[in-house]
Amino acid sequence: MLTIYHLSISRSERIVWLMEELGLPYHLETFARTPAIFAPESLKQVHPLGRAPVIRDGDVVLAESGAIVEYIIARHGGGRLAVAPDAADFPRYLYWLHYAEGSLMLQLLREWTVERMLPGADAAPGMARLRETTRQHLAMVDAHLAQFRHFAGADFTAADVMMVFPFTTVLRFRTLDLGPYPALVDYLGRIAERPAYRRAMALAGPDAPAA
Ligand SMILES: N[C@@H](CCC(=O)N[C@@H](CS)C(=O)NCC(=O)O)C(=O)O
Repeated sequence: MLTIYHLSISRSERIVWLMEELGLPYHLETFARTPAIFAPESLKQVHPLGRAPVIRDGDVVLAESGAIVEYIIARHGGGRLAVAPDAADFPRYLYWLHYAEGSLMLQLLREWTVERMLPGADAAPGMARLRETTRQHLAMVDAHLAQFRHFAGADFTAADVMMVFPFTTVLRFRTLDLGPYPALVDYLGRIAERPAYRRAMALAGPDAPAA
């Protein structure tokens, strides 16, 4: 059975959520964060970077949430929650699936890192631009969700599985005012009602019991 190595309050909630949406069996192994909020050293025994998520599936050990999502859908999900290449939603599906880590998380973490490492960061050169870039990202996401019910289009897909964490669990670490983005807030409310999401968050969400 596929094992999910989950770090508490982390991106690995995505994989638990995906498995719940697909109705696939899995074994969940949870690691608690250290007091300094890092992953414990023991996670390096699973993967050299010691970050989450990681999965083990037979001989396969795979890290990187986007890669894991694509792997599970292709190998175990029969293509469910993906979009076929000839479908109209395909380019949007690909874009948001990759944008989640490739651009959005990068931006949110860059801003948060500067805030944490540089007291009085708002006076630092470049900080205003960093903050404005985050607002551009949020405005783009909001405008998209004002037009489409889900990230790829009308239907819920794995792109949604990738795109929710930056606006939910990430807020346990850094502030992000979502007030000016009503379509995004409405979308997150609808996601929170999904039975599979609720099950996943009970097991691996930010309020789930630690290891
Ligand atoms: N892009 C990677 C990021 C992996 C990552 O940085 N995971 C965080 C958890 S959200 C982590 O393991 N942090 C532990 C640490 O910083 O010590 C992915 O999507 O899987």
